[in-house]
This record gives sequence, structure tokens and C-alpha cells, in this order.
Amino acid sequence: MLIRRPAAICPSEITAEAVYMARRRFLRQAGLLGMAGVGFSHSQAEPLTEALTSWDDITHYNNFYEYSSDKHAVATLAQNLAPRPWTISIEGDVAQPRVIDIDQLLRQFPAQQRICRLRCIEGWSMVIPWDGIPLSALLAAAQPTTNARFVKFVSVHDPARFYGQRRSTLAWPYTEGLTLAEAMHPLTLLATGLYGKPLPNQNGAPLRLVVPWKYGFKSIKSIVTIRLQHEQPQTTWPLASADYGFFANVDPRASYGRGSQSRETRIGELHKRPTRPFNGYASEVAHLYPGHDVDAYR
Ligand SMILES: Nc1nc2c(c(=O)[nH]1)N[C@H]1C(S)=C(S)[C@@H](COP(=O)(O)O)O[C@H]1N2
Ligand SMILES: [Mo]
Repeated sequence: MLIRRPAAICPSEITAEAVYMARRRFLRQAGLLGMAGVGFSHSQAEPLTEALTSWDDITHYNNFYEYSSDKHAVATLAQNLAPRPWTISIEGDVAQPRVIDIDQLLRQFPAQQRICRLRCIEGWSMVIPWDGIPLSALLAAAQPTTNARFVKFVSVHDPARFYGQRRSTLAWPYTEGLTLAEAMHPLTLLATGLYGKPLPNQNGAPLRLVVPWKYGFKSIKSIVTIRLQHEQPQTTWPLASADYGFFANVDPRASYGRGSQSRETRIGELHKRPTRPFNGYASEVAHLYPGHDVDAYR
């Protein structure tokens, strides 16, 4: 059972929760639980005893440096994001490059509901009920060529609107990347909503990446470009700090300049809890990293 504080439940959340429960029941009966191939997350495959983080915490404790490094200021500042109209370019080493409107994309690829843990390298975590499109579906439609080995993602760039981009806190635009195998993994999602509602601006509307086994900074917000390419992309955070590597798999054995990654604070809880390898998704993703060691995959 999901453990919820009754005060945090609003009608649309109850509906969403009922859907999750019905879906899990269906999967259990159909014997599909735990099958990576059908694209359901581990947190749904095992009895989920972790409480969902509240809507208020998910939408008012945000990292979105295009606006501010003050997590509590982002929700207000991001009011001017304007997620419509919005187009996303899928380009590079693909047989079917295209520029697609977000609403067209939502019609073509129906969103699924996924509950996943999000672990920030700063030492906090949340459990978030996303709505999203498996990235693999989008990439399969674009038909990567044999030359494609990496996927590069680029966030919107508009210093007139994104106040934080007037300062060089980071090298703008915010850029992220995955190997093609990571991008095709069934846990990798393009989120379009949370708690059954459209994605709030502060969470990266209208489309943001979710890679649950990696530190939160890989989950790039407000994406405008998805580019398939042969070379590993130069991404934003490794330029800014040696703590932030390209792979950035959650690893409790690691210790960076900011300290040990062995424990985390679940937002809404008082006591720290141990951090799990690959953020608890090791059984799904460890095979992507044969001989996984901290330094090679940082
Ligand atoms: N474009 C962009 N994407 C971003 C960030 C950012 O500053 N800009 N911050 C990252 C970091 S560090 C984290 S922890 C998550 C936070 O997502 P949330 O605010 O939805 O919890 O977004 C990631 N994606
Ligand atoms: Mo983060």
C-alpha cells in the first residue's frame, strides 16, 4: 500500500492512485510484474512501501538554475515559462529527423504513469508519480542510424525569460547526455506530468527527462533538442565541477568534494536513510555497466 498523509490527498490524486493500484493488480494477475521489457519501473514491481512525496514539496523545492539557485524561489519565478506553443527537434543520426509540436507528440505517444525515486547529489530524495513517454518509443520512431552512440539533450535558452541565464552560473544552454543503451532503457522517461496533472513549469514543463538510477541533474528540464550522435556530448555539470561526471549513477560508495553519498534525506522525513546502489534500480540497470566502479562511471 502507498502510505499517504490524508491531508495531502486531493480528488485527482485519489483517482491517479486508484489507477496505479489497479494497474499493479492487473500486472500481478497477468504475471508481468518485474519484466523490464514491458517498461514498468521496479518501484511498481515490488510492493511500494515508500510514501509519495507531497505535491507541495515536489513543486516548491526545485533545482532549476535557469531561474535561480534558490530552490524555494523557482516555483514563483518559473511562472513565465510559457510551455505552449513548444516544439522539440529530434535530429542528428536518425533516419527520420523531425521538429514536433508538444501536443502532437502527446497525441502520438500516450503517457504512462510511473512512480520513481529521484535522488539529488546534494543528498536529498523524493518519490514522484510521473506521467511520461518512454524515451525508447520516441527514439524508435526516429530510427537511430548505426552511427548513433549517444543522445544529447538541450534545454531552452532565452535569457530574456530565464533570469538565471543572464549570469554565467552554468554554461548555457543546460545540456545533458546518455548512451544510446541508457536512453533506450525502459526506465528512461520523458515526463509530461506529475500526480496526473500537466507538468508544472518549475518541474521542467512541458517535457523533461527522468533517469531514476542517476543523480537528479541528469534529468534535464524543458527540453527543446534531442540529438543522436556518435561522440559523447559535452554536458553542463562536468564543466562546472569534478563531482558531476557524465554517467552520474547513484553510488553510495562514492564520496565527492561535497562529502559521502552513503545516506540521503527523503524530503518530508526527519531521519536520513541509506542510499542504494543505482538508487534502488540495480536489478534493472546494473547490466549496462559491467564491472561497475565508482571512477569509471562517475
Ligand atoms: N534545465 C535544467 N534541468 C535541470 C536542472 C536545472 O537547473 N536546469 N536541475 C537538475 C537538478 S540538479 C535536479 S536535482 C532536478 C530537480 O528536479 P525537480 O526540481 O523537478 O525536483 O532537475 C535537474 N534538471
Ligand atoms: Mo540535483
